[in-house]
Amino acid sequence: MGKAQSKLTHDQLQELQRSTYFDKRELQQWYKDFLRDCPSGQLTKPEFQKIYKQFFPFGDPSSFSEYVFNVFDNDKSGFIDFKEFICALSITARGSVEEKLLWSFQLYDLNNDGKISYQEMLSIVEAIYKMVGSMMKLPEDEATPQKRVDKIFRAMDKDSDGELTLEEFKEGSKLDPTIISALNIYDGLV
Ligand SMILES: [Ca+2]
Repeated sequence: MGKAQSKLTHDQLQELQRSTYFDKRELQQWYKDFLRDCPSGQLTKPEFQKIYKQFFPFGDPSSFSEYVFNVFDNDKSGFIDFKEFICALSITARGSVEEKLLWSFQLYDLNNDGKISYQEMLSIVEAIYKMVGSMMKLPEDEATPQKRVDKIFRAMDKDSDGELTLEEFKEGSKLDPTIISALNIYDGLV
């Protein structure tokens, strides 16, 4: 695994300008930063987890960052390349509400079957609590991951079949924006 090219080519830049919300200057800067953290140009899971650890030094972000890694790694190659990184960042930082919801849905839908089961939601919420739990003041009905997921399902699972469809998820997230806002560690940086 050698070193990646030091600059984006003209064609790459044009393509990324089309597929993200970043302009040329921002793309060049992000590429520089990306290579500084990851000289090979291929971000591995442990490297990705290390980045999260910097943001949550008092929690344990290992499971949550693993779930996020799997969504970033669009082609499931086991690495996040710059294109995957910047496209995910573009959506989570600047995407429309619709795009952010779709992205979050993918995060929660661990087995990719188009529905979020109670267990899938619980896995993600447990991972979030492990990461930030001790830093948040939680209301009584969200004191444990289970209580929080019960509450989410009571609000979102309209037909009470124990699974959330994309439609139910979208509708419900309008009522509870924290469902998607918890995702973006780069908030405020971009
Ligand atoms: Ca990949």
